[in-house]
Amino acid sequence: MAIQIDISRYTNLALQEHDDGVWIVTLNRPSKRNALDIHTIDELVDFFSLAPRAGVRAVVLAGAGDHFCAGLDLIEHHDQDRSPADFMHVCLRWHEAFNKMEYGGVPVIAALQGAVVGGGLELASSAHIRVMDNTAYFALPEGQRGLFTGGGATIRVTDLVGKLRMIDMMLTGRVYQGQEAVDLGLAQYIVEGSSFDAALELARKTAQNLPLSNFAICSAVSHIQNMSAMDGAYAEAVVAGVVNTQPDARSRLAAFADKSAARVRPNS
Ligand code: 1HE
Repeated sequence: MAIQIDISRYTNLALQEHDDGVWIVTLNRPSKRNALDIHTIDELVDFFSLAPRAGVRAVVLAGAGDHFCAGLDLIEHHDQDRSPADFMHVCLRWHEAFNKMEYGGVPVIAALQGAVVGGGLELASSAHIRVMDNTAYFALPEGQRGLFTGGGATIRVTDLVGKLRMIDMMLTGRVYQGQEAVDLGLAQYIVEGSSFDAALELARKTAQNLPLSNFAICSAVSHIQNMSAMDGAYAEAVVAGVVNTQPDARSRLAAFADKSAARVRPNS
């Protein structure tokens, strides 16, 4: 039997399950602009540890209010006056949460509005698909705050925008928004209306894929990027051996063979 997720245990995240296996995970501290305190990170670790074994087919990751996420909870960080070792452990916990998202095998689609800054951008860049609306903007204000990124930006944001744009963002606090942000890869989609509605539509679409295919797409691609080309090609063959012979795929292949399956066509 699949593991159950007890929605009532979460306070900083609001969780909602839909019939098609799509879950809505909302950062739910709008009065703090969804700043990431340690409790929120703990809840992200908890949810994304359970999701792959709980039958979650896809996740929409959203932020309540006008802003997706203001990054590290600067007030908590100030009040706690942490030691270097304390903050290293905070960062390791962030990495645990974000790695579970990126490598967990469940598609995560982030719905972005307003500020997606600092640790908020680190969180968003751990999602597999990012959808922004016209209010969304991206920045890394760490340099101005006397800080450095600690939630994976050096890896994931650099992957998205390249090393020198990443360094410029950190040195100057440069803000990216609109189509330019999409052109750089900070988001894959920009929509006129609600990024949440568009993200939900994409999540529903991905949830129609077979779970084992989605598992491979949302774990193997990231793992293989960390390997040498030789080892990556070997790993790809092993994963494809398992996924491409799954019994559940037979009816989909049969539908292609008998011409009842949809064909791939250009957008009209
Ligand atoms: C916060 C935070 C926060 C807001 N930690 N409490 N991140 C930043 O440098 C971004 C800091 N935040 C902002 O620049 C702005 O707050 C926003 C652009 C996101 C939103 O502006 P606005 O005018 O709507 O809100 P506000 O009046 O600035 O803040 C409203 C409340 O949210 C206020 O609390 P209140 O109790 O006084 O009402 C703020 O204190 C609170 N708030 N942002 C804590 N970040 C692993 S390393 C990662 C390193 C980083 O992420 S550094 C980047 C940090």
